[in-house]
Amino acid sequence: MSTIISGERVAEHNAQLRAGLDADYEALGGMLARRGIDIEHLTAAAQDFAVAVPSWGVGTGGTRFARFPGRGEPRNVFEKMDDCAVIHQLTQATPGVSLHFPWDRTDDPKALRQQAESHGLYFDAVNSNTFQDQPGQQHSYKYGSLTAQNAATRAQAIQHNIDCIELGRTLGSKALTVWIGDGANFPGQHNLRGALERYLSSMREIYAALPADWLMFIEHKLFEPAFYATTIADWGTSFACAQTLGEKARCLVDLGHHAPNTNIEMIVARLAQFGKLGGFHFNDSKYGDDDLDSGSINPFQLFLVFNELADAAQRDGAAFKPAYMLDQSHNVTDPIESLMSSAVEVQRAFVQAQMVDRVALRVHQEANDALQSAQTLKQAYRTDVSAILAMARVRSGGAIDPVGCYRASGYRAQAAEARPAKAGVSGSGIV
Ligand code: PSV
Ligand code: MN
Repeated sequence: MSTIISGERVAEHNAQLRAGLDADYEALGGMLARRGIDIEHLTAAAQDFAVAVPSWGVGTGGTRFARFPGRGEPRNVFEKMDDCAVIHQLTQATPGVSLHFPWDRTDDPKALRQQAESHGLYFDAVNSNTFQDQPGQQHSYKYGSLTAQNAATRAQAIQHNIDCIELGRTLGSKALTVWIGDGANFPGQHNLRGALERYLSSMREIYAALPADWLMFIEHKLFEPAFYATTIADWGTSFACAQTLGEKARCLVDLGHHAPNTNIEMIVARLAQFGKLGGFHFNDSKYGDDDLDSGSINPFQLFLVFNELADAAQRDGAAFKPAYMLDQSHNVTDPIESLMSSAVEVQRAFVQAQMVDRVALRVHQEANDALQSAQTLKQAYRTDVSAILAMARVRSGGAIDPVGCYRASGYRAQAAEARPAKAGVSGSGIV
């Protein structure tokens, strides 16, 4: 397998930090042992953990107001894959890449797959895009795509999703994520029920094109770009559609797609209970669909989501396997640094959730001891598991401090030289 940053550089970096890590790991192991937790068990779980990176996240993002490009941005999907390879090399937590079409269109999907495999990467869910018009496209999505009044527009949107499945097959993906921006900006603009009926009829055609071993993820979002009534606005609608479409249709929870203060962990629990939790787009937010770095605003919420996932995994066993992906927009940071640290934050929440004493929690819950129940969660959440995450990375061949190692490698400066900016070409999605 080929690495982009030299193995010697990573080894040198690790050698400098190794003694400190060993001391921290031993101290943490001793503390956890007193709680009856085997640190080695957690480290092995951390090594197995994976969250996919979004190809569109490695370019600098922006807002509806502006985009301020960064240096050395990838200009095509092959360069995006190089950046994704660096993220995985140093974190050892992101072997999957989620592509977005047509942003990642290539004439040579086989070469793309080969490149990915040479870096030890695979393709996670493919994402379709009927929320923008593409150059040369026959029918506009201005008034909707899968829900459009115009049958030819709907047919075009359906065909795009089927094309994504075909491309995904060549690349080795096993799922299609469908997010549409369809909806209304004015009361009366849509017949609310009619729009959902058209959505379901379009989705049935896409569903029929899914290979036997594929899943279809339905991603809901409260608002934007439709500001009065979004067709797939909430998990209830998503759930009803997934139930209607069939076994392969599941709900995808993007953490930023809810009203402020929504209890997202409860949505996770509900979808898991009824077998419809397909996956996640992780990110963080303060106000709306801010697409900030995971764990940067509300790490406790992220932990509580993973607490529900750990509970579901315990109940349902190996059958419970939602897909984990990041979906973020990096406007003021180096996207590689943001994606590395976000992957680590998601992994941190996962490990902390493994540490919850579920037997004690059940005892406190059955005794109606609200305070001790909450403390049981807090004890896990307060524990700094950084040494476990770092040890998992070293053992898998990654870096103790991914951002430090990346900065020292000079990768961005080299990319800036090798990838002079092309006017009008953006490697990222800004939605
Ligand atoms: C929509 O806001 C979304 O979360 C969907 O997942 C899109 O595919 C992605 O963002 C595009 O940036
Ligand atoms: Mn998303």
